[in-house]
Amino acid sequence: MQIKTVTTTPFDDQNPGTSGLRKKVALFARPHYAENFIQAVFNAVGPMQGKLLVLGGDGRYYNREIIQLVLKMAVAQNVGKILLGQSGILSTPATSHIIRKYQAYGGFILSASHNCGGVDGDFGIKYNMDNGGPAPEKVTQAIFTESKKLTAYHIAVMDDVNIDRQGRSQCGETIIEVIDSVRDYADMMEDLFDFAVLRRFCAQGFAAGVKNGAAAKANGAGKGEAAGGFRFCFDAMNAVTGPYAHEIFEHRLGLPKGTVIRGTPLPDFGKIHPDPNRIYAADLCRAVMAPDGPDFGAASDGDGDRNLIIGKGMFVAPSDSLAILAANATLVKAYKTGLRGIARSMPTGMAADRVAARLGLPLFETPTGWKFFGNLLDSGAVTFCGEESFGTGSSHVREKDGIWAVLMWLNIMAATGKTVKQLVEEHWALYGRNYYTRYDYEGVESNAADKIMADLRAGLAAYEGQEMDGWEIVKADDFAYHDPVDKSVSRHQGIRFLLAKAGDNAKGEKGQKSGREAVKGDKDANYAARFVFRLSGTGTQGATLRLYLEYYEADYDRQNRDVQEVLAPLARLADKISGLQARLQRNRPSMIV
Ligand code: G16
Repeated sequence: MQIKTVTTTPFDDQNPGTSGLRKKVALFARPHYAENFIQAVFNAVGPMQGKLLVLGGDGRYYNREIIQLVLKMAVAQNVGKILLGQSGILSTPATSHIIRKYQAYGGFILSASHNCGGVDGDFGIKYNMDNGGPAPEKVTQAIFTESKKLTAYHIAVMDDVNIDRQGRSQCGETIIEVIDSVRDYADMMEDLFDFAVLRRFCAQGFAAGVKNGAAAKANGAGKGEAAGGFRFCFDAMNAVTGPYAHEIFEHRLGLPKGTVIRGTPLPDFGKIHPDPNRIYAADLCRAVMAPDGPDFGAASDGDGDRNLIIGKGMFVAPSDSLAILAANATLVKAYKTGLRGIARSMPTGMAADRVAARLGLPLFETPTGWKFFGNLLDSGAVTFCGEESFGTGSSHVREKDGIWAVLMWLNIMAATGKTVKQLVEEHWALYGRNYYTRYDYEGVESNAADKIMADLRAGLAAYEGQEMDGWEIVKADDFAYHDPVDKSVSRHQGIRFLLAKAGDNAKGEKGQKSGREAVKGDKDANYAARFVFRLSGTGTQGATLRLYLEYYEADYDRQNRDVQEVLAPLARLADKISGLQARLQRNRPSMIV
């Protein structure tokens, strides 16, 4: 096998963001660009001689070309064996599982996640470690350092590999094995959940055979439900989860064909934005809300790690989803004995904190990015993790997992006989409701966004103790994370303002005490409200400034108000403090999630 060494010059923009290197396809397609980054990864994490590597992607435009490139460059590294998803397809959680199951050294995931695909869209490369999780910061920094001093890359001179047919081939010292993209992952789901129970529920719905079924019916469950069947619609958004969802929901759980819509991964995702939120999955949301529509709807994103959960009359905010799954986890086979702890990213709503407090579990608050959960999961400190950005997962893999979250909800409905709406409202009644939303200012000028953050940072101390618009700013800080496992410190992870209602005592304890399941002690979750400013690390154009808003309501009679109305006064205060809209020359966010 001939190995060619190609001279190159470094690019200065190959710093992996929140989740891998994401750029426009056109940038990735520049001569040497992708090669340089892949070589930088090998230099930073290698040597890989004789090792096992996993490779796959979400099927977006350019996936097949970069799969061939990684194969040839891996052969040049004398990698021992590569497990490649058939046709270059592997979801992010499936890749994580395969790395763990076969004890691989690591894996490449070719994806820009929920970002748009197609020739004018985005592409991305992520590297995951031997625990199945995203490379931690020290590794991504090493990759960036390597990328800046690269003078050459190595590539095998060989024909393209047939990636569409399962089987083994040998290239130089490397065995390339094309594997079923779905089987291992679907088998793992059967290990975690009791599929016999789920199958019965899918066949009979709320109508029969489940505990509390009668109560569920009396409360309006199953209105518009077809006789004897649970009606579910899963929107795979023309992205990677299609084959997984067909296999698990329709084949293994016996739901009717057509349960999975947009179930074939397309290179341009059918020109839609494969981001499972109420804006980009609007048709699904409308269908579920219709009286004769499905009982339950769910969607996943480009690479299968995000989830959207919606029941009739109830959209589940991701932060609530984490809390509700944690509160009900023992109903599920894999978590029968309880959870070790819960982790959420700092901007994620604090509903899970109340569950952790009630169950006596540790709660960890990490920076945004799944990579920060890795150490906590590896050390056994936590079992469930979640983020406001539609990500939920558990210790079964080291990535968030869209289909897992859907199965959790199905399982909890099956075990309780309660609808999504009932489960959510009962949760709020017990714990209080954390009203939550996120404003995104997308594609703004990077310097202007940086300056807003810098000015906020510089002024933080002056805000503490001030009263504004009926609120007391009790705490204002620049979030830094001290990893309890490896002791690393990650600074500048978001600027947060924690508020008490003016007139309540300094720690907002009035709000705290009125909660039926009040959290004791000096916890951030005790504050009546908060807002957080943060710059996104996943955008590919200009900067995206995110403003996260949260308000805690313990009063049951006030838990069914309009989220945006409830949070609008906080948004006005955040704007008053930051001057955000005027400085970005925007009069509204690009998107409200
Ligand atoms: C990625 C990360 C998540 C993060 C999200 C948003 O998700 O894996 O941990 O919460 O981006 O990050 P940011 O606010 O920096 O844009 P995904 O699904 O895009 O891989």
